[in-house]
Amino acid sequence: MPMSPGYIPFHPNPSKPKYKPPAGAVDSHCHVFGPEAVFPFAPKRKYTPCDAPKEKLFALRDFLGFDKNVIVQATCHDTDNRALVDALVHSNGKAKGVAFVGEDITDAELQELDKAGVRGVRFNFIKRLVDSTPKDVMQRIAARIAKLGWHIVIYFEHADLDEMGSFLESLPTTLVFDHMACPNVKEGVEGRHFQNWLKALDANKSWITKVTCPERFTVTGPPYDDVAPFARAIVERFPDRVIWGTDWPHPNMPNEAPDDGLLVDCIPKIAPTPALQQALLVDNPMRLYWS
Ligand code: 0GY
Repeated sequence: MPMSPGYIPFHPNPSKPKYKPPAGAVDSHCHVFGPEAVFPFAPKRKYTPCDAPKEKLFALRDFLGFDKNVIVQATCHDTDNRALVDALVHSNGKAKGVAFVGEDITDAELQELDKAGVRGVRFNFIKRLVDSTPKDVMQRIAARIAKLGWHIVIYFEHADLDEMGSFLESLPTTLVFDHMACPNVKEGVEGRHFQNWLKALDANKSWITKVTCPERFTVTGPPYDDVAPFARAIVERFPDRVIWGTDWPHPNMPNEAPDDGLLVDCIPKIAPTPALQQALLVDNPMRLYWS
């Protein structure tokens, strides 16, 4: 199938970052797509991306100065985790995964995913991407994966916190939130929704935030200096509960694919000391995915 009309492929030639990540750094949010000829996209997907195979991801990891990846299942593959598992088992132990699963998954299949390196499931609430799973189904899946010691990754917008907060608090595992829970940069760091988000992180000590995707929230564009204060506020207040990732291959960008080297160069702006960088890029993801 051709890519969706207007779909923008990943940057063909990212720059070499000036910032050098610490030894053992983990890119904790990225995807593999296809290749479609081997791992077809899901019939119910809402977009068709370009192929973004594991070889390209691993080459980018090395080029950017990273050591490991956390590969997150995207909605275009729905609950068919074969491309993800294939990437994990060919990573030489340098990748862990987050899967999508439905209630029909068997315990034996969960064990297989665990053996391949899956450490979490993702629930996506972004309406343009999925018709989200009913909450009672999620709760039943959560109870099963909690027994494996996995966590839950939540992709939602923190503007929905009022409505979703008590459901999220009821989930029995560590929660990891994609993309800072989607801040509205126009409201500012002092805005009600972002401040509520910080309060929710204060109250829920097992919630972890990905300080990712400035390119999705920026108004001013690269180098995304308008988004950095949001990420920095989270990193400085919750240094042990933040992780970072590229989001390669950047699905559904509206105007342009970000330069991955430039994204890496944002890191010292959001984590200004070596200690914060070590926690963000090595210690926190290692604790969550490799221990
Ligand atoms: C991301 C963001 C997006 C897509 C998906 O699962 C997905 O399809 O995650 C998006 O379009 O916002 O996490 O890379």
